[in-house]
Amino acid sequence: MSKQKFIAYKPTKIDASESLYKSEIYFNYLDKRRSVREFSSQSVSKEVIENIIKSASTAPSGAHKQPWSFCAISNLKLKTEIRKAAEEEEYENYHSRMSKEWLEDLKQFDTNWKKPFLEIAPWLIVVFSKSYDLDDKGQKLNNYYVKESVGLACGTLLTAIHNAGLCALTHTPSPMNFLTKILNRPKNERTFLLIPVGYPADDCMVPNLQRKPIELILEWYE
Ligand code: IYR
Repeated sequence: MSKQKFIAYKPTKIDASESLYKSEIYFNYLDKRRSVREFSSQSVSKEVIENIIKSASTAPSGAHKQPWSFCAISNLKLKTEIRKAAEEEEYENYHSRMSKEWLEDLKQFDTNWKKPFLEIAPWLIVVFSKSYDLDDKGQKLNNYYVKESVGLACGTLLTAIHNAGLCALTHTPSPMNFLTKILNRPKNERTFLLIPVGYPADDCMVPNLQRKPIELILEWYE
């Protein structure tokens, strides 16, 4: 029998008051998410990481091509190699490639070229975008809205990490092509984000930031 083209979509129905309640609870929960640079070395199971990545891959994508792939790395030798390569790029960034304004903007985060979290965090998730796919015969298959799609998958990944009681940093040591080399990735993949994942260190501190108030980010047209 051939596959049905459409199937019924029947999500669980909730009423307006439950909707309001749930939306508020969820916002308050997500509002606690912070980017973290001080990780504990406490381990996280492979099963949790797999569920998080399966969650990311539920994101919508152009023509449902799911133009992403993920590497989950816990191997210390690899993490050390990645840290070394990232620090080499970041050293150049902080000493010559970043503008004065950029360095000024980063002062509130106290960041520098050193990235110990790349070895301390139990997992590094590397997200790749795929500008095209290859079929069995090596023929190129187009992907669409690749950056938008992979961005959506990363957003979903971050909420799944937070939901699992873990924390992460969306890290972009640039350029990031050293990751395709170290991880021996195929030609159609480009590194999109490097995301250390784990538990925060016991004495973890984060910058004292405020999020923009709703008036600055939302305009109603009723
Ligand atoms: N990639 C560098 C610099 C950096 C850039 C931005 I934009 C940030 O929000 C934070 C850091 C680093 O990771 O240190």
